[in-house]
Amino acid sequence: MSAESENEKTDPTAGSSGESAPFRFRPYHHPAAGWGAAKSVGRVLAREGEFLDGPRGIMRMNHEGRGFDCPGCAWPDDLKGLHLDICENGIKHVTWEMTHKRVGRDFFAAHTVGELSRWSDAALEDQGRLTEPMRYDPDTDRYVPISWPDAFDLVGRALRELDEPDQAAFYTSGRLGNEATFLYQLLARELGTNNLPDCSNMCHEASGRALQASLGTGKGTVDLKDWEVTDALFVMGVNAASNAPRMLTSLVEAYKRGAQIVHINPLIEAAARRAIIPHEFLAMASFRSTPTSTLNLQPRIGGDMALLRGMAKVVLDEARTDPKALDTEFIERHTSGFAEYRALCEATSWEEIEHQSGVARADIRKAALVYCEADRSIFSWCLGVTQHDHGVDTAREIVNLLLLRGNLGREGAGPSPVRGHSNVQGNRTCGIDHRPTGEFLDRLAAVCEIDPPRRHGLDTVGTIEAMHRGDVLVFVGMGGNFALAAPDTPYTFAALQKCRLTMHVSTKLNRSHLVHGRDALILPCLGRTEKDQQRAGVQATSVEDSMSMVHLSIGMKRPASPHLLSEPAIVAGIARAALPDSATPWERYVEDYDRIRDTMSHVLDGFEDFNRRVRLPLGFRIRQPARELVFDTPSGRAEFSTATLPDVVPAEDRLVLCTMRSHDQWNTTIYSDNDRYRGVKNLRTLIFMNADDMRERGIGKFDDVDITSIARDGSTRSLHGYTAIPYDIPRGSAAGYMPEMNVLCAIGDYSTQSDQPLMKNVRITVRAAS
Ligand SMILES: Nc1nc2c(c(=O)[nH]1)N[C@H]1C(S)=C(S)[C@@H](COP(=O)(O)OP(=O)(O)OC[C@H]3O[C@@H](n4cnc5c(=O)[nH]c(N)nc54)[C@H](O)[C@@H]3O)O[C@H]1N2
Ligand SMILES: Nc1nc2c(c(=O)[nH]1)N[C@H]1C(S)=C(S)[C@@H](COP(=O)(O)OP(=O)(O)OC[C@H]3O[C@@H](n4cnc5c(=O)[nH]c(N)nc54)[C@H](O)[C@@H]3O)O[C@H]1N2
Ligand SMILES: [Mo]
Repeated sequence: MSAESENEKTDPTAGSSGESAPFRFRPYHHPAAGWGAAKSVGRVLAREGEFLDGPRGIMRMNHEGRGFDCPGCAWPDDLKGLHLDICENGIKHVTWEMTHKRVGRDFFAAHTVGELSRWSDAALEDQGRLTEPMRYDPDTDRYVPISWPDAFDLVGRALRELDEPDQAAFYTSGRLGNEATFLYQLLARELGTNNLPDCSNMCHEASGRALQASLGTGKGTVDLKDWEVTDALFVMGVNAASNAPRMLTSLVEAYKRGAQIVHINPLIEAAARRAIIPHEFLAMASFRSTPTSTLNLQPRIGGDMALLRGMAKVVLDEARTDPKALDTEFIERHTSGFAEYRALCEATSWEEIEHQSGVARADIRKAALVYCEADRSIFSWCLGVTQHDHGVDTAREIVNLLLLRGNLGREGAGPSPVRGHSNVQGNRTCGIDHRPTGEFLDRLAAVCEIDPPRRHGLDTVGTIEAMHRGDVLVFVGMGGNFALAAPDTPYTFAALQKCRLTMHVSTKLNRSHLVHGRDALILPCLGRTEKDQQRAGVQATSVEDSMSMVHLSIGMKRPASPHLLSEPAIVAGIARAALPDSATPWERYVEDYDRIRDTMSHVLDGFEDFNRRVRLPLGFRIRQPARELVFDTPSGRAEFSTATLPDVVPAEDRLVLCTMRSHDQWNTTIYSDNDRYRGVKNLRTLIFMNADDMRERGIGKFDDVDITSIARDGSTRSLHGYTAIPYDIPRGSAAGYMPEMNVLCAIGDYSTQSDQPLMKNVRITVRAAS
């Protein structure tokens, strides 16, 4: 057992590695993945005591036909069925779920909620898997066992007793399989609400809205085959080596075949340097790494849109002398709004572009020439682009740039957002949407014979505000850790505590269980690695990856406890209790998920013949109309957008803070206090700053600092005793870790375009600790 987990055991209130472990910072110079990753995997397997089951589980992960889908990120599976297409963080994720540790009734009897509230988040999750339903008992301040029927009865009654269905909200974290997702949204809509907040409201809402407006589809249009043949990859605002590690394989392969790879990120992340891919045994044995970048640009936080505008300006300039710089035929046949966009680019001065992006014109030109010289280009992006006020405009600017050179609807070209949770894209496809389209509701009404509500529901921020006002009284969390993932931690806590009932379907104990309403339930469910036995046999569920591939996932491990239910069974149990007169065949659906899929095939666009096609090797790809140059937009064409550049430059004494993940965490789950690729050991309460910004403030290396955020409404929020680390980051920009820093994200600071909280755009002042 490692020193780290010993510390967790001895002091559950300490950080994940215990406060005694010494902090160390040493800039990281090794390639991404490779032996560092292999070593880390070994440590994780040892810690969880999973030397046997762990490797066996891993060998079955992401295997076409007979395995389970990695519950980690949404990067697609290798098309060749590569048997070792796995990554360090996927392995951590799987072993996290497969742990032998259990948190049963004895544990809850031994600890009050008040006591557990003082434990660290890492210590809570480290207790292991939940084993049976629990209900909060206010008399003893403890969770006590409750039977499944009584638990369902309690939720059912709470939902039936509401004055109106909009007093309930149904949250989803993006891990839920498609079948459970479909039942879950059906439950909400049959009850009569579209209050379906999800993690996507904090994640890729901006991408979905941008792509919908520009191209008439909420998703990217490229797949892994396109990544394999493209000439130029532009990777924006993603820490791929940590958060989508399998992208490294694509980057290494792209580099080897001579493709250009441009990274656009205020930080030069590990994936923007070199990598060794673990399944390349020769490279591993000889320590031979491959570059994964040909150019790195470091805009200021929020400066991407100006940078992209600059690139477009260069393309338009080049077109004066090079007729091939623009794809005029494509522009004329398939787009609208080009003339206005060109005029806007011409009217935007280089001075403004350089000031707003923080990148010199000559460097922007370099990236633009890579783009002009490439026959086929892909733009890929994640939260660095989306979690901003102007996230939608920036994602649309990416599309503008693609349209200029006809990089759409052909092999090796197009937009490729990197989604987060393994099935977050599938959740939206299958109906988790607080703003459903009329067409979707019409089909749902016709096929399921219900009368779904037409008014829009609440998203994540809207739900928190409504709970705070007392307008939402029942909160149902289907996975995730809402209390910590959401912005403005104390405000969110208070909102949850005002509820009549908070209820979470979870695999592990987390903060959201402790920040509860008057009544509270924890309902434990099967994990994706576990065998889901129902009346018709072992069931599989389907998931959709970042590139719209839908395939089956089958768990084979013995469930962590005999009392666990599957997520579809839990949804059905709640539905039966809340909707006693429902004509929906809830039990029949749970007996055999093929029946859910049959219904889904009639409701969901692109799911025709679902049961057959999902069983094909590698599954099937949902048709992408924009890929075929069919655009469901008002003009019937791809639409250029013409947004003016936002002012993203902070006032003199302020910095812009982005809150992000370390290498050793999964959103709110912290595996350790290390961030290997950024050179950090044993510390999470840190802030990465530009050395000149530190000097200007009289802050020395590793000094303690106080951080104060200033919200748009002028209110302030503070964190104390953070360690300042000088880092290669543009002036005026700073970075630190979520979820600790969510305290600084004001609830009212969300994008007017996407309603996403501004998690990468927190205005702060930093001072040496007083
Ligand atoms: N191991 C692991 N994998 C994960 C997750 C995890 O927690 N752990 N989470 C999953 C989820 S839900 C998601 S949504 C994804 C998140 O994947 P990422 O988007 O990689 O998540 P973050 O860690 O928030 O990192 C954001 C990146 O954006 C950069 N950035 C910040 N501000 C800007 C900006 O203004 N412009 C640009 N160009 N870049 C900027 C940061 O430097 C950082 O590299 O990962 C998924 N995969
Ligand atoms: N400041 C800041 N805040 C952020 C972000 C940021 O970049 N900055 N990123 C945002 C983003 S992109 C996202 S997606 C959200 C993430 O928000 P969430 O999805 O709500 O959070 P997670 O940490 O992924 O949830 C972890 C919990 O999920 C439960 N769980 C795990 N597996 C399963 C399962 O199979 N079934 C069920 N029912 N439960 C399971 C476990 O109990 C575990 O404790 O956070 C957001 N918050
Ligand atoms: Mo996410």
